[in-house]
Amino acid sequence: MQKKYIMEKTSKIYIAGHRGMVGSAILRTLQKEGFNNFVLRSSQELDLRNQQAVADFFQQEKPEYVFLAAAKVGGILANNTFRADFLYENLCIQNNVIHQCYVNGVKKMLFLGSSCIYPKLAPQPLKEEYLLSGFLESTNEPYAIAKIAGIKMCEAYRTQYNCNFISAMPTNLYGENDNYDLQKSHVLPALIRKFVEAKQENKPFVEVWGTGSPMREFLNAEDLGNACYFLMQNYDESEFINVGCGEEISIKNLALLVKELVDYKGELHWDTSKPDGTPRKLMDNSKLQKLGWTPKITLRDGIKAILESKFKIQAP
Ligand code: GFB
Repeated sequence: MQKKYIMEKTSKIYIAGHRGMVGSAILRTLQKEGFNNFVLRSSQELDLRNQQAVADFFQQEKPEYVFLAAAKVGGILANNTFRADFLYENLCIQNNVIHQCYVNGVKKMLFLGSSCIYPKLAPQPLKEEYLLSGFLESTNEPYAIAKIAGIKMCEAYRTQYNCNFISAMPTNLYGENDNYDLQKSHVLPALIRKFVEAKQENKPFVEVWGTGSPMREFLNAEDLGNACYFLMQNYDESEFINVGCGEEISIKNLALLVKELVDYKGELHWDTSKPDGTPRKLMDNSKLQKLGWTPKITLRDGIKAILESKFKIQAP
């Protein structure tokens, strides 16, 4: 049986990936809550793909609690193009960190995955029990396989070594410290950038990928940071847990929402040579809700906040 632990304000906490969108949101949440004993390393300081470097780091620092938010991530095109890198690098990072958490007696570790672990055509909303019940979406199969391996590692280390390792599966995310590279980013930062630039440069149309029909659910990274803190303090089960907001929107309506908030008057052009990906991936959030956690930031407010802070645009 795993021991239950609750982080104290002075507990030594390692956030792997603290400069990324998710890791930085976890760090902000914990800082606001008064935690003050962090051990942090940028990817330049510690290459998490390097087994020996990770082993040395854990032996030297001996963190008590670990949030594993470091990963190679990207949108549909990056996932589909750099298939080997997404599989290899994510497996390396999570193997090294999860194993060293065990070797060094970390009290509790939270592993972060993704909603792409579910079968492409799974019933909606996606319940945790649907894992491994069907074929994966091909554009992100390598990334999904790595994340499924991470879930299974946490389960196996719990069963064999009694480690208190838990896993959370967030839905599609956006927020502060997102990636705006148009070839590598996810859809929301790409659309925000495309519409802002098209308005500034008086372009007659904005190009949007795919058919616009896929449905996606979007959670603000700030809400996820908050959920990770909540789970670390309150969740000790072997089964991973979904983190979503329960609302979905089509890519077409998402593009129209960004267009409206940016006040862009031109047209939308659909580039159907680009893949649609999974038709739908709406998380079933009921397990987390029963525990008492709900998200706070609506999609509209979240996009408005980004337009204001990053692009200095006041949206209606
Ligand atoms: O966010 P996204 O790249 O990833 O794309 P996924 C979502 C949908 O938006 C797809 C469409 O149907 C895209 O074709 N889309 C429209 C665009 N315009 C654009 C654009 O300019 N850029 C991008 N990127 N998409 C990812 C997975 O899948 O979701 C990862 O590849 C991960 O593994 C992540 O799980 C959460 O939602 O399709």
